Amino acid sequence: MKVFLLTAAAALALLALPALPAHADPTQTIVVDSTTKSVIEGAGCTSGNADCTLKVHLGTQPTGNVAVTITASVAGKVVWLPTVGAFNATNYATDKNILILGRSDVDDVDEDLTLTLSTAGADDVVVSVHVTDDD
Ligand SMILES: [Ca+2]
Ligand SMILES: [Ca+2]
Repeated sequence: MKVFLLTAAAALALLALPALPAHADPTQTIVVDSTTKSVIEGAGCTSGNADCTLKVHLGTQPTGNVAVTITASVAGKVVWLPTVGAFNATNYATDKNILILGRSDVDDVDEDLTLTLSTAGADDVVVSVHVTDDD
């Protein structure tokens, strides 16, 4: 028969470990106009077209330059311009227009992917993108 001993200190240590979110104490937030976008393969995007224009700004005034990076869950299906959202203490609250463009591919299947926006001190924001195929 095996006996497992758990000291009071060890038990308390186990109880004192809460599940931490990605950022336990976010100091920044990434604000987008919508977490769902829809683009058409090869069709381009006119700035201001809400379907393909992702508006991004920061929720808190930073002390210096802040880069919001954007990564796609699937490579090669969309491009976005500009590739990085650049903010500073002056422009942080002003929407930047990120144009999402569907790239031409050889298949005739629609694609669904996500763009993940990240910056230090903020929880990631995930935007779902549907690409309508034109073939
Ligand atoms: Ca295609
Ligand atoms: Ca396709």
